[in-house]
Amino acid sequence: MRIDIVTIFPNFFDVLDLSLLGKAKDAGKITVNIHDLRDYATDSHKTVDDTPYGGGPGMVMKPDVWGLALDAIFAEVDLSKTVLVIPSPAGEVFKQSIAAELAEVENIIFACGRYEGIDQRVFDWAATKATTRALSLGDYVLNGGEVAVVAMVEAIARLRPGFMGNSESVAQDSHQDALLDYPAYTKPASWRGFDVPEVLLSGNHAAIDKWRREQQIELTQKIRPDLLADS
Ligand code: 6GU
Repeated sequence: MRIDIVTIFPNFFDVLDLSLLGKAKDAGKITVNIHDLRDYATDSHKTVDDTPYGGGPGMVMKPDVWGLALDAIFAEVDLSKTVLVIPSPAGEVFKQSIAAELAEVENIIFACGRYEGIDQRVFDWAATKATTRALSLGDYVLNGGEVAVVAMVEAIARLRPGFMGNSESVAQDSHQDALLDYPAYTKPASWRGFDVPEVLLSGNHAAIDKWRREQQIELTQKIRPDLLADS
């Protein structure tokens, strides 16, 4: 899988070199290319934004600069196997099922814009070249798409075969089956007056499975009833 990220904050993505994702990159399972949008600016000030037509607050990112950045990446990939993701609070909410879909894609390009946005024509033009998806992390506003893209890349990358040490733990994750995870415990069996639930010490695997399932349903009903309504 090849991932390209276009941003005005390339250093933001240093975090992707850490932990599990760093391992997948090192093993060649995932190639991540970070592109500095300013490299595609054409004036000496490296301008990437301008005032909005029609007035209003904030600045809008220039279509000409974005066009050159995307031209360069588009030239290197098979566009029939490419999805362009536009992180935006106005997008479809990113969830596990979308992560699973994107984990099957050969090339993903993330176009990180500032909150006020990228000139709309960039998306309209890009949509004639590749599949495009506007995706939001959730119902709150961030300053730009970078934080959202780190989250999305991690959620997608860990679904790639061989990425996690234990592929069973992916299958058992919260949200994989639209239920929250059951609570986990390890030794000691008693800690600061709090005891591990008796059933987990019983060695009765059928009883343990049943208890865990009940916990999942109870927790989901209490904290995320919307997930039960969805399924
Ligand atoms: Cl993807 N971008 C911004 N700017 N804000 C967000 C978001 C994305 N997702 C939730 N809030």
